[in-house]
Amino acid sequence: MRRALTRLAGLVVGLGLIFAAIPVKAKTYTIALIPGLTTDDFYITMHSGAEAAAKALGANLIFQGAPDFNPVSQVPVLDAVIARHPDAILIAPTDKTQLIEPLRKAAAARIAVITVDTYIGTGRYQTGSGPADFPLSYIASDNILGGEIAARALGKALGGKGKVYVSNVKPGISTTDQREQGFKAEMQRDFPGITVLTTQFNNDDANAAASQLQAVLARNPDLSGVFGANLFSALGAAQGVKSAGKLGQVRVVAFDAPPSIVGDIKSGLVDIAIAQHPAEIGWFGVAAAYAHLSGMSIPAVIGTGFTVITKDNVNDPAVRKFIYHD
Ligand code: T6T
Repeated sequence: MRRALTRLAGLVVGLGLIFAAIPVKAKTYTIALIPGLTTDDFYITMHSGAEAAAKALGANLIFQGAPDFNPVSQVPVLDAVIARHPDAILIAPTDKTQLIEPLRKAAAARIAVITVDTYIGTGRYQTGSGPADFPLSYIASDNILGGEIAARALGKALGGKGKVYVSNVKPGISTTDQREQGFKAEMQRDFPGITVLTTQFNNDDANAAASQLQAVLARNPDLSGVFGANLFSALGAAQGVKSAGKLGQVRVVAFDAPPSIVGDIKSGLVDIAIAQHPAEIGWFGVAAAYAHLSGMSIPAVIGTGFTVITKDNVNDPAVRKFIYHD
């Protein structure tokens, strides 16, 4: 009996030594990134930042999205991603309200949910209140501040006088709603001599934004400026100014910085472009998901910055690195 016990103890110790010698491989986490749409330089750049972080951390990254910025197209993509059961989902929800219930399904399936760029509900998560506080974190630019920066630039360029309008996507998107809100508040506060006309909604279609510019100009021949509140709104508004031959008379302030903005700034068609830092949003998104999955607590809000691009700094490599990839 004694000999048997001694042999058993020897076996246990032996097995322990064998297991200790096998390196324990940490779990490879799968993190999905669902953009607002796949063919937008902003999200393409966010994807590259997310890939860099996934590579550094040894995580597996899935990038799956819809061809247009629309909850009707995005929800089926989200459902398909939930069915693949990744460890975490990073998503730019295309509507503050319509993505709440579809995302709750992901949380119920014990998938960590983090929103990037846009938010659901009020964007205040993990507060224990409201129907949309369940995502773990919101990682984005400060879009109210972005709208204020745009208003200050346009207000100064116009010497505090004139008529302007906001070219925007559609109501219900957290980012572009906040940019418009910040723009209007700053105009009211610091530029009372500037009239802000009714916002034109283009449904993320640059051609629609270009035609709207011409229609607003036909109704208001003294139009002096436009704020394009996202990439397609700005591209379209600038194109509208060019086609109308009003370069210099209608000043353009652009949100976002696709490669073509460089030429538009150099030619004077666009006065300033407010570049977001989408690669950082993607990078911090993956890093935050990884930290959470590894048992750490993560901040409920992570803010990324802007780079304001003008004729004076557009050739500076420290600025040029924030031009989006296509
Ligand atoms: O401006 C970005 C993004 O921040 C916004 O939520 C939607 O539009 C863009 O993707 C640019 O097209």
